[in-house]
Amino acid sequence: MQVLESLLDNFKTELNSIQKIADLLNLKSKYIGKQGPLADVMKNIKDATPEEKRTLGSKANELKNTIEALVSAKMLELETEEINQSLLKNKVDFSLTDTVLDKGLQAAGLHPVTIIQQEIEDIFISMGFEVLDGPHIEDEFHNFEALNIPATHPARDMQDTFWFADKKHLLRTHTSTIQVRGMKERKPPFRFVGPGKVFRCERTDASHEMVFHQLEGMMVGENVSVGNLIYFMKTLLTEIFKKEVEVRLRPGFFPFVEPGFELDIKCLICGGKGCSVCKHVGWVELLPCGMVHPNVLKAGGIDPEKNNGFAFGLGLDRLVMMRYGIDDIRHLHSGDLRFNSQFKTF
Ligand code: FA5
Repeated sequence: MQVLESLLDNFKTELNSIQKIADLLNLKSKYIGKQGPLADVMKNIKDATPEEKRTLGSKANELKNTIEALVSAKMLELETEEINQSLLKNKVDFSLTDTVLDKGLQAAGLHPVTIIQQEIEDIFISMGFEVLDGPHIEDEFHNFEALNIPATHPARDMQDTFWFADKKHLLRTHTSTIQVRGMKERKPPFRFVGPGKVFRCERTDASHEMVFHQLEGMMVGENVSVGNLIYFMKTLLTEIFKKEVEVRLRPGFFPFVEPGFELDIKCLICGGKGCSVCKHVGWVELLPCGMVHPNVLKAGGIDPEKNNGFAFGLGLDRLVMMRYGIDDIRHLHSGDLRFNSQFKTF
């Protein structure tokens, strides 16, 4: 009992002078390890009377728990101290950008698709549009049915689809899914854009990727006209290219618009002479659009007798190509830093 009583005091005195985790572990094993005084007491307990056994046993246990608790508390203290010291030593000074650049490291920059996307969002925000988002994984209703493309409609083949194994879910093939969600959540009049990634199981070439970007736009109200549509499209292109660009409007078929148009831009890579990007026709298909089909308005919970609207689906990657003179869409997702670093940095 005497041994046990002086044990805790001795332990505490030694504990006070401990500075390192390794020393703490040694101290712990010195007092409550297999060769320590507590273990000795427990070994000799067999010679004690039953009464002594009980008091000694419970005292030894209590002591062991107290020592363990003190070790844990000290451990936490030492570990925290160690982390603080290491943080102090390895402090990152974010003001050293120039020094970092001198060493040949590059500052990060935005991807050109992000740059264009943000610019277009700003242009539309300034014209009173909201910016919406939507999920990449969609169901048939949002990608097809609500857009007037029933199961048997041949238009489903216009966009080769990546289906999930359940045959019910898919990777959205266009951002028109955002139209459906946007309509259901608001009452006319409204106008919004919805940018994002889309996925198609297509063969890639200079102007086709399997994962690319679109920016959807929609305006619904009482007297929305083709004139409104053309005005917004022209404003967008002039702002983006900072000059008048030659466009042509031709009829286009999309089940979700009536009438539907294809807005093409004179190829800025070859100036209209013909190249691999414009498939040697001199024009690049950039901006399909049209007046929203009444069935689509109905699926979105909007009365087509009272309201009408326009919608468009801009191909962002191709717009980037035209703006920067990039002759192959595959550069955009190559991950090649020599390509990426040519664009705006922070
Ligand atoms: C659509 O996806 C329609 N949802 C667009 C729309 C919206 C029409 C609203 C009417 C009203 P389309 O499949 O043509 O349409 O694609 C739109 C644009 O995406 C094209 O003009 C093109 O710029 C771009 N695009 C299409 N396929 C690819 C591809 N594989 N790689 C890169 N860009 C592509």
